[in-house]
Amino acid sequence: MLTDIISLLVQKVKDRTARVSVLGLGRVGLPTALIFSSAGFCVFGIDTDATKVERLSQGRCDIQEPGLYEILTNSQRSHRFQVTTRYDPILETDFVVLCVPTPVHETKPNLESLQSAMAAVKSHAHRGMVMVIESTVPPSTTSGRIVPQLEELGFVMDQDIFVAYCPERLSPAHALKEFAENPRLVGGIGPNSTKLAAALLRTVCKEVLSTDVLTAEVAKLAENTFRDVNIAYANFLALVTEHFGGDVSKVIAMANTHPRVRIHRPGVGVGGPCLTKDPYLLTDGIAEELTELVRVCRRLNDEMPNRLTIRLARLLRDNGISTDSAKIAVLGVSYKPDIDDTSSTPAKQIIENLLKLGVRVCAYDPHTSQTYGADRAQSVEESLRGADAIVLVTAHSSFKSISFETMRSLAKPHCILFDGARVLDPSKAIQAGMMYCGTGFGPVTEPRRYLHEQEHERKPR
Ligand code: SAJ
Repeated sequence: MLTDIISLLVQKVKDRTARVSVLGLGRVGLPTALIFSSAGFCVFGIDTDATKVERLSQGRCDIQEPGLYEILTNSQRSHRFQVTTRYDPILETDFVVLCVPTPVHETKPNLESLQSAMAAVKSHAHRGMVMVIESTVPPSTTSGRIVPQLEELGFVMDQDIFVAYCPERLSPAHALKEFAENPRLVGGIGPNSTKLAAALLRTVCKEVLSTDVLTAEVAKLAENTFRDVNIAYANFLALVTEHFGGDVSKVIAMANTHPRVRIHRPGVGVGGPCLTKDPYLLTDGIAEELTELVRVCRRLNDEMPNRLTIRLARLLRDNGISTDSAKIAVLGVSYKPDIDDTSSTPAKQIIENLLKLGVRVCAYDPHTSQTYGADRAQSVEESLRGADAIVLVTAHSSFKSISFETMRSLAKPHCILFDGARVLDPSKAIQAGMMYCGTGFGPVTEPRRYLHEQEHERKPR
């Protein structure tokens, strides 16, 4: 009886005898698997990458995520986490969590990994199985692609087999905390699917919000697209202030004092595995004229690295610095602060553009050794030494504490400081005698007058 299956599964979740298989052990799947195993479930981690599985089985973890290594060690010690390249564990698991990547190829979704995982799930599907989909997917994927494949096998949805879309909302470097603390959306293909997936997630998430499957799919894409569009707007404001000669950070700070305005930060462009592709997943299959808004924003964000290099090349030229002999220090290569991930990082385009200009690029990033063809400095000092220009690409915490005096003493006397991430204080840099320029700022042609104006603004009236 249906009620028996559901009560049994709910009971198994309560007493932690439910078994969980997690497909895809990447930056989402591995934390997911380990969190469930820490909560007391027996978890099978399944990945097609034999090397990754081998390393994980030896207790080695390639994902830099605070606390992850510790729970991997504990889970393996307690024998509640096993890794394999085989799909057989699905046969004996109650919950199958899908965490495989869904990249885009030239703006079109590539669902090959999702399809392969589904083929494996299909050949091991059984009555009473609950599928929880975490991978980000184009709208309608669950009902249009996943459900029909299970129905083909003769299963009745929401009665024999249960399917729910439950998107992840983890920010790298905060995965464990955010998994527990961020509200979790659960959209089942029917009430039983929602109830069962929510029961599992409630064991590890503080707040679970039930909705329908399409709403959960679109909401996930809407969050990341909103962020991308908002950042594009901030970057657009940076271009406006560059044109008129203002300071975009001041403009946004002032605009954000309005109680209904929250503009994001401008910068060197948008990177990472999510914001760069989710707008394309959201608009997949939609009439072109309706997708214009998000495509324009995507393009604007993608063009930021090129705009930066064009401005920097002009600055070098205007200051009589020949690109043939110039050395440029690039600080930060990862796509965002304090992580090692370089996926779709704007730094790649910036470095490649600079190398094409013929300058010597010396990159330093305390979190990654990737340099995209630039020389790799072993320390921030080494990258700054003798530099004609310093480009701050990624606002790693350690970069914010480099003093302008250190920069001045190590770099060439005429050195240009280009604050792409806009995290440094222009007044302090100019006061220290640096030629400061940045996204949505400068160059300042009359430093004395600028400093005088800033001083005047700061004084309480
Ligand atoms: N960025 C800006 N300005 C800002 C904020 C970010 O230029 O004001 C840039 C960053 O430097 C970076 C890029 O945007 O290059 C993306 O960074 P992010 O922190 O916005 O996003 P991700 O890709 O690390 O994580 C996002 C998060 N989504 C939202 O905040 C809405 C995360 O919660 C999701 O779980 C993740 O995508 C995902 O996996 O979908």
